[in-house]
Formats: sequence, C-alpha cells, structure tokens
Amino acid sequence: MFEYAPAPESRSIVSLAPSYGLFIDGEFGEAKDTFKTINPATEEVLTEVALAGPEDVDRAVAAARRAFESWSARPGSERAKYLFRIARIIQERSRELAVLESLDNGKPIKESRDVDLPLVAAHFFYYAGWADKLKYAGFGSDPRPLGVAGQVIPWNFPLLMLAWKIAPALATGNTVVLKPAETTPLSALFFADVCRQADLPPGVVNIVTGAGDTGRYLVEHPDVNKVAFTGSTEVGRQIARSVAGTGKRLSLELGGKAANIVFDDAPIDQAVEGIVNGIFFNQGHVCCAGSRLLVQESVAEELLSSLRRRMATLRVGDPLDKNTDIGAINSRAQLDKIVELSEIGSEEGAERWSPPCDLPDRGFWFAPTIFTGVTQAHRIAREEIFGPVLSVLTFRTPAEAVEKANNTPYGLSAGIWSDKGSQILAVADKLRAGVVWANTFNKFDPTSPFGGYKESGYGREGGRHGLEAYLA
Ligand code: TXE
Repeated sequence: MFEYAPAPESRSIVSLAPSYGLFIDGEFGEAKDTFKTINPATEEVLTEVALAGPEDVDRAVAAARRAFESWSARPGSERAKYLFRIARIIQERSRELAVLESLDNGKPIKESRDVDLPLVAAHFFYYAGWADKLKYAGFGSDPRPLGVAGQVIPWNFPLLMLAWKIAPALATGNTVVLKPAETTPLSALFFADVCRQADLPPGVVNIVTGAGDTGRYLVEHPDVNKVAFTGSTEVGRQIARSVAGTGKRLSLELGGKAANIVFDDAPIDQAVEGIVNGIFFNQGHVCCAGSRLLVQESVAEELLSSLRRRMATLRVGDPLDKNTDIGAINSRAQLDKIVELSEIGSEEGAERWSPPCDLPDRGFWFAPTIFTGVTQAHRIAREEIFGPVLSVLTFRTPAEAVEKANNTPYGLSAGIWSDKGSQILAVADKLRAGVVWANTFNKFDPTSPFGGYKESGYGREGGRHGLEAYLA
C-alpha cells in the first residue's frame, strides 16, 4: 500500500498511491467523496483520501460492534499478543512511518524518527503488558471493557495520539473507530496496514478519515459507548454537550498555556535548553508547550540574552533534512492563527524578536519568536497560540510565580527550574497543572498519566490511568 523507495538524491522517501480509502472491517474501501492532503512544507498535494460520510461511520461502528463480542471475550494474553505484534511491526517500519509523518505533518524528521516513533512503539509495548493483568490490579473485581470507542485525534502528533488512544482501548478489550485529523490522515491509514500485517481480527480497529463533520457523526453515533477526544477547547465543549445525558463515557484532552518557571538559582544553560525544547519542539504545536516563560527578575536579562543566542542557532526548513530543528506549520489555517495572535501581541505593546531566518518561499513557515514585556492582560499571555511563539513575563517571589502560572483558564502542564528541591516541591504543589516537570520539559513516557485541569479537559491518558478510561 505504502511503498518505501530511496530517492535519487541521497535521502529516502515514501511513495504514495494517488488515493487512499477508509479502513473498515479489515478492508480498505472507497467513500462517495474525497479530500486532498498536502505537504505543508511545499503546499504540494500528497494524495487524495476518502471522506467518510454518515453511512460510512455507521458501517465502521457496526463493524466495531460485531468485533467487540469476540475481541472482549479473548483472554488478555491473546490481546497482548496482537499488541506486541503491532509494536514490533511499528519498530520494523518506523523509518517509513517517520518519513510519512514528517511529509504530512511538517515536523522535523529527527523528531518523528527519534521521539514520535519510539514513543508510539513504547505505548503499544506498555499496554500489551497490561492486557493480561487487568484482574486483581485494582480496577475492581471484574473489570469490563466499555464497548465501541469513538476516538477523534488532532494533527500535531498524529501517530502518537493514535497510540495513546488505540493501545489502552484494545488492551482492555474495547474495539475502536478512530478519526484522524483532516490535515494528517496518512499515518493512521498506514497504521491500518500495520493492523492487517499483525492479523488483527477485522473490525477491532477501523479508521474513518474526514473533517469535523465525520468526527461529529462518530461521537454522536448512538452505538458508540466511549468517546475520547484530543483537540481544541471549543470542539471539546461541543462534544461534551452532545455526549451529556447519553450514558457515553468521555475523556477530553484540550489546550494549554503552560508556564515554564525559571528561578534565579536555576542552571541557566540547562534552563535555556528546556525553554527552547518547551516552545520550539514540534513548531510549538504541543498542547503542553511551555508557551509562557516566567523568569525571576534578577536573572531575566542574562537568561534572555542566552536564549536569543541559542535561538539564532535554530535551523528552520525542510522537515526531511535531518539537521532541521523547526519544520513547517501544519496548515494555512494554523499559520494564520499564529500570525494574527503575534500581530495582536505587538499591537498590545509587547516587544517582538526573532533571529534572522531565511524562510522557504513555498509552504507554511513561522520563525521562532519571543515576546518580552508581556503582561497578564495581553492576549498572547492568555490564549493558546500553538506555534513557535514564546511570551515572556517576569516575577519577583515564588508566590508571584505561582499566581501568574495559575492565572490561565488552562491547567495541563508546567515546568520549574531551580537548584533547590524544596523550592521545586513547594511550588509544584501549588500549581494547578496535570503535569509538572522539574528541571526538564516535554518529557513523555507511557507509564505516566497525562491530562489536565480546568479548560484543559478531564480524564487521564497514559499509565494505568489510561486503562481506567476504557473500563466499566
Ligand atoms: O482543532 P479541532 P483545530 C488547539 C490549538 C489549535 C486549535 C484549532 O490551539 O490552534 O485547537 O485546531 C475534529 N466533532 N488544538 O482546528 O477543530 C477534527 O476533524 C468531532 C490543541 O485543528 O478541535 C480533528 O480531527 N470532531 C490540541 C480534531 O477534531 C471534530 C490539538 C481536532 O480538530 C469536530 C489540536 C466536531 N464538531 C488543536 N470538529 C491539543 N490538545 O493538543 C472538528 N473535529
């Protein structure tokens, strides 16, 4: 289905077919309509993808329902066998998958290759290990799967978000209909091929591609028992309203506006690396991105000059070049949003800075940017930009840092940089954030729960908590 061929010039590419269908009941098939997915680094069309209508979603949910009975009745050790197989095939085909992910998403190949893909495989290995250990593990005396899970995922980590959702659902005996984002459908379709290669029984995993309407049909489908969504707060709210009173279980992972708090005793070089990783990793398209830097006033000047020097070394450009640090913005719509909020930042009086940076002529690009002199009243201090844009605020005391860090409708993550363990623990305790990193940032691991407070959503993914979300 997806062929992998070395390109004439030294790097390798995936060669794509002209079109791809929906994956329902173990087979790829057409839909009435199609849509195009493009390479955001060049604006070239990669391929056409089937657009699932209500009748396609019906078929997918029916296939998942038929598969549920036998899948949930299998011993956990058998479900584990399939998950281990999937994990191993992902490892074997990880080069193809990494290239495909970077082509469709725009992220640097060194991130898809060294971060996304290893984490994807790790999630399948981790949840494979749980599948035969659910009884007597504190999930109740007879933990049961919920049924058919309708899962809607975003475009920033297409395959990793799929792994976060599909691996625990399958380990617990649920079956799945998953809708990837409309700008990044390809790695989910590749994953469907992986399921076939692993001989996963038909109907256990179904992939319906399409835009928001397809997602809406899926989450509103009466025969779906569990809805899992990662995406914007606005759509999360709509989904919460539509699910209310239906008896469906819901988990939501929405936006964030994380504070990365740097105290005056922090190792500055290490903190600068953490800040850069916090906001420029994956072009800042990260729900837990450290998009607000809170730096203690006494070290602000030193830290900012060091940060500017480091930013000047970042290479923006071709996602398939292994030296690239910042790739393409995923879509024109996302680029427009980043541009608009950045212009608002300047209009509201914050000072904007980017290193000199040659951006390619075609494609969607945005230079790494910091705003200093930001106050809590500024929109760039409150709204999720979801791009490579950092808002810098200062503080004098730990209490002020906590007050500013918590002054957001979100509560997904935060970072603390300090040499004093006691300071880190005291501050972490007061932060309203689901994840708090100490002297590091954007560290992910399948064993750790991830999720937010307030408008960042509810429910946890990852770790044993990720299983609870799929068990009655
Ligand atoms: O999200 P949407 P968008 C934030 C980020 C970004 C903004 C908008 O700030 O700038 O959201 O991004 C599907 N019923 N995050 O527009 O629309 C859609 O097809 C069911 C943070 O891309 O929420 C896609 O598969 N599904 C976030 C998925 O929802 C619907 C990651 C996400 O798209 C739907 C992404 C509907 N009514 C964006 N409407 C994070 N938490 O990481 C759309 N979808």
